Amino acid sequence: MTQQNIILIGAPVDCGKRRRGCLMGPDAYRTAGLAEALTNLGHDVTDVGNLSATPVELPASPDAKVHALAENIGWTRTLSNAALELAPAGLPIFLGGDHALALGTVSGMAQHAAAADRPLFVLWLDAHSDFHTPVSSDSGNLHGTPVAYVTGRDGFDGFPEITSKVPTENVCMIGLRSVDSAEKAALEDLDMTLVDMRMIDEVGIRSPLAAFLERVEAANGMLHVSLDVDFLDPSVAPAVGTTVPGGATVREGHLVMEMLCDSGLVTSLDLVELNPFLDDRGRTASLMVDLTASLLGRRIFDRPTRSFA
Ligand code: 4U7
Ligand code: MN
Ligand code: MN
Ligand code: MN
Repeated sequence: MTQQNIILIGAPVDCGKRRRGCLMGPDAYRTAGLAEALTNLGHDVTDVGNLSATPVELPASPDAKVHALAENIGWTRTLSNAALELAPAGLPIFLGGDHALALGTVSGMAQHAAAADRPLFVLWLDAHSDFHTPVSSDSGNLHGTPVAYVTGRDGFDGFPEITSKVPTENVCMIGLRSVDSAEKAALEDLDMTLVDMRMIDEVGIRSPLAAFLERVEAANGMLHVSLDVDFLDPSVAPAVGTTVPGGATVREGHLVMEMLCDSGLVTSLDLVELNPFLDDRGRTASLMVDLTASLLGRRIFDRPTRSFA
């Protein structure tokens, strides 16, 4: 693949749920050799270090069911600004951090795309649909809400207003196997592409992804990829709080990344939900690094690039 200017952005967000540990994610990726792996592929890599949440104060509401609302709003501000500022200089990789970081990264990339007069598409690789609002969520954990926020659903009082909505038809979710009933109801009448594990079992992961990539290309879209560790099966990626059995295999993960690489369409990436406190001798961090390397050009054999169709 062509040489890229890759910008690593540490986003140690740990407020999107109650179980702690994702704040160690950025350093786990550094320890697992992410920058070196990408440099070895010929890319120019800059690590801007870790960001921190913009301080936000909210009137106290002791019975609030949403966990750490102010901190989540602060991170959303920080990360949407960071995306907007850094994306013109290269391909940002946001090192999470839990999935609440995508409230900021995706809304920022949507503004970046709008400024370039191009549509933003989002590929959501996750066991979960993350389509709750702060109002519909039973857990009150905002890592389960970013897709609702960036597509402009109501219920995000106090968050920055969404100025560039991601159209729901531009979102493709792959790996689904845990969707709450409120999310299902909200997704029912929408035109999102929802690829659950059964579909992957029946038709494979290649054809639904190829169809989506065709649409991104036809629209001259930018493509943001949000990779949740729990997309993968917990037997190969144990370092995550919200394990759901029956996930993607190592090879399914790599095939997705290799196809994305061949497409040349990816303009930004989130690596989210890695909880190094739960890892087994760093294997999940290393797998996430290897998947990122596949996305950026690592190959088993160097064959001529094939089309993704
Ligand atoms: B993740 C959940 F109830 N839906 O809302 C919720 F199952 O970023 C899980 O995908 C959310 O890991 C998972 O708490 C968020 C739950
Ligand atoms: Mn998620
Ligand atoms: Mn998930
Ligand atoms: Mn999770």
